[in-house]
Amino acid sequence: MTRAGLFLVVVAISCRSPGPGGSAPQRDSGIAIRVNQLGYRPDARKVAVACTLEPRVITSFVIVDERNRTVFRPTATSTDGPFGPCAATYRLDFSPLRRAGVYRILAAGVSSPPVRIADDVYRGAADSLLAYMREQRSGYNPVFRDSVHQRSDGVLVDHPTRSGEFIPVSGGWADASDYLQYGATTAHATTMLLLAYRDHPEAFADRFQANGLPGANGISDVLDEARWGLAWLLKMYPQDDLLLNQVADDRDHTFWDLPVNDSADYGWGRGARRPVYPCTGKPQGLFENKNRSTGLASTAGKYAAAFALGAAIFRERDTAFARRLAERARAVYALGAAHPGVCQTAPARSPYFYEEDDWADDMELGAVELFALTGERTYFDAALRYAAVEPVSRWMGQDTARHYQWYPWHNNGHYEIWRAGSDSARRVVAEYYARGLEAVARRARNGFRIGIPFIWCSNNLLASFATQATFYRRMTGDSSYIEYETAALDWLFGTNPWGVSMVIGLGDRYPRTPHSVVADQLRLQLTGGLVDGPVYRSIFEHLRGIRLVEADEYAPFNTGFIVYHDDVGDYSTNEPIMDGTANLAWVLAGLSPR
Ligand SMILES: [Ca+2]
Ligand SMILES: [Ca+2]
Repeated sequence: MTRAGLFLVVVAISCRSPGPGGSAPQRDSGIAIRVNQLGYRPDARKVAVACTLEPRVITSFVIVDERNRTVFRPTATSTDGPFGPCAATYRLDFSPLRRAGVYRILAAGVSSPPVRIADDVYRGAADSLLAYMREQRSGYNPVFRDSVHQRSDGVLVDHPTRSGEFIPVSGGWADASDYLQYGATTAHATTMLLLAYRDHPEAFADRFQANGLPGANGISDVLDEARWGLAWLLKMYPQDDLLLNQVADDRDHTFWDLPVNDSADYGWGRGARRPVYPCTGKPQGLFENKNRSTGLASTAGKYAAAFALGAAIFRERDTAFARRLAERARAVYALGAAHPGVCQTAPARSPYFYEEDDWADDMELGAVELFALTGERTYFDAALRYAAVEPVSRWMGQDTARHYQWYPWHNNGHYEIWRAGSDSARRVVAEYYARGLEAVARRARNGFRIGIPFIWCSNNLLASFATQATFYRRMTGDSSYIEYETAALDWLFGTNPWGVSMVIGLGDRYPRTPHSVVADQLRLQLTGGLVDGPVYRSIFEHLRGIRLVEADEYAPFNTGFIVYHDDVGDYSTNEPIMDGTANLAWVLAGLSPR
């Protein structure tokens, strides 16, 4: 996602193995039946979507079992008109089929891929996300069994009095397929991992050590990963008045190197030290391009939330670590309260940066986690005040938004207020969530029931929508939005025009050639990585330096207003992303069988 400034030095690519099962509709039919490739839980809503590339009428469908016996009698479809490449879409609702098994859906002479119904279709899904997080580790990296940027991070830049000072900040995770690191995305990712563990510890295994190498250590792997994030965030907040926000910048994009031999040059020589940027509350950028930063609160609130949540979760396991986190949570929250406004990421040579425009959501979450940790009422009152500033995540209901303009894409704070609050506070935040869900649902009257804007990171918006819908359903018992909630997850796992699961390694057909140096040069499958996802054609066609390097196996489905390419050259739709991956952790963990 951050490779926008990159003019790819694309290595020769040959002998790529195609994914199993072609993406093309069945021969001459022009019809594809898309399903959730993980499967369906027996009590879930179950809907497949038929996409016809030319106008075709599909009136009914049947379902057969593995022995070809009809188990679901001819049932009427519901037609929903065109969407993207589909001249028509049909929803094939088989929710009444509850018996566990493996089936196929037949309609108009076309068969779906195998469809699984079982209690455990999401077993291991949340846990598998962690494989990608481990692969993205900076500092010591368990995939390379080597250090990554361990001695190079970092030299303080853009500080009024201390620029040039070395501050040890190695650790954390690379943000995506580049090696930049951001406090805001890392703090959100860490929070999502901690929430996933707090609410659904059973979804995670213990097969890895703290350093990410194989071997159980008696600690849930999701906590090992969350602690990796927390340890880095502590380094990024070394003193009460020094809040660090970013390591490296888009000069990283000059080369297509593995992280262990990153040859980016920030003015101290190739492969030498990397810059670390503080939040200054002012527009930042060392060269001609500047961001629009106005304060510290957006980053401070996120750090405060991760620290406070970490302090609560590690209280029994490691008292000293938890005490340190609690102390840092209070300090960074106070810093944010004193400096309202946003701290955006800093551009260098390219004009692109994360244009976060909201900070009340972050301070809300920081405040409510501090209340949960300390019981001090002033934090709770502050959380409610911040919540009222941004009741609805502002991309919801919109056609478009700037890059990371409204981040995180859902507001965890409302759910945390609900957990801690009185009945009246609970009603208020539930209504806030409902407004956002309604705004998205109103735009989702299409065959796929998808109402998000197809900006960069559209998959993250879907993960967040599903998370918010799940929060809301738990808070209220109101299932009004469950069709959209289910559709969002189904889309991520294959019920989309391309029939692609957007998480590498999950499902039958998933991204085989993601935009990643590590995957490309080492022929390594980045299991668990969520890719950016489809974007508006208008966005794709205006990106700098983008070029597909292989024939497009999904070409028949890239004729509409949104596109997706399983191509190493497409940094807009096919790049795995660290914070998007972690953003899926809570909702997938909640689907894991107990
Ligand atoms: Ca472990
Ligand atoms: Ca924000």
